[in-house]
Amino acid sequence: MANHLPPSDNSILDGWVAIFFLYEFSVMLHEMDDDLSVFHRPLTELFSGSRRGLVTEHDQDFFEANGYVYGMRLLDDTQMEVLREELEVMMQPRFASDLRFYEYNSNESADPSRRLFHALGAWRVSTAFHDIIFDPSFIGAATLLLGGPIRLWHDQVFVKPALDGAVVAWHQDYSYWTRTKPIGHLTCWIGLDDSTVENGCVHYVPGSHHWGLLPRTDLAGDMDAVLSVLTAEQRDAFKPVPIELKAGEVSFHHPMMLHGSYENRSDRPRRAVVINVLLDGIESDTNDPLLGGVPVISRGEKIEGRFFPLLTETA
Ligand SMILES: O=C(O)CCC(=O)C(=O)O
Repeated sequence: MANHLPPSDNSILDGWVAIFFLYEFSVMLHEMDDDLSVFHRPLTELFSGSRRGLVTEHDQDFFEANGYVYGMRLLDDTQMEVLREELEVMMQPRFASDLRFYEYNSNESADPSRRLFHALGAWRVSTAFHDIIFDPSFIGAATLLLGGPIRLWHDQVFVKPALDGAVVAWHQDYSYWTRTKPIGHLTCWIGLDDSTVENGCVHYVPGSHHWGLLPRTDLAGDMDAVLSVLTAEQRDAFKPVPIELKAGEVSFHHPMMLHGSYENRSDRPRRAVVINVLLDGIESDTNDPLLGGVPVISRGEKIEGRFFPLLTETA
């Protein structure tokens, strides 16, 4: 029998609650639609050029001995232009609360008078940042240097604006990644501007990848904080070299390489995309999410799945 009684207060409330949850659900579906991590292949032709060999056997030997190689040209002018445009969009304040980013720091600098934009997860948000992950020349070089099939770990974007760009203090990448093991990681740093001593290029400490794991000191604070944790021998061997690169060129470094970059006081910005990869087979060593907002991969389980695509040169 039909109920002709007016709805009770409770059923009105239930209706609003249902509408609220439907709305939230549709927002969530919409956001998932826009999450490019579901695509494990390039979405455009921008980076689909044929593979160019970026690293030689000599580079591989140099990498073994010194912990880095640099100066190979990866990007052409069009690719850089598109990346710079998409970067400008992603730096707009509305992205600060976008949950597709694993981390988003509009200004990570500990010094309030200086600026360092630093975000992880742009590959999920923006087409060119997604597609660069699948660049066959990058994948070929990283596969050679790591000696086997690779997966995306995560990406990073670093921006040091002109005049008041901040430091990235001396650190080893693996000191931030001990929740993954064993070590089998690699970092590729890709310049979107010419990077020079004046605008805060990266510096490496050759050979420091053999020093073992150092305690972690603040990434965006005191540049030289790490010196206090070095042994006397390491302090003697601490001889950083500037890695000056033309826009579009790359460097690769070992996860234990001690590196950092000084302030940008020049009148030019210093922007970079960084791609961090790991060997297929590296495992989680935590029961917490490996990256912000990503489902847990239990300790001892292989790192794989939607957020850690296998990168093959034919993707
Ligand atoms: O861009 C920078 O100055 C720092 C880059 C960095 O720390 C990295 O690539 O691991």
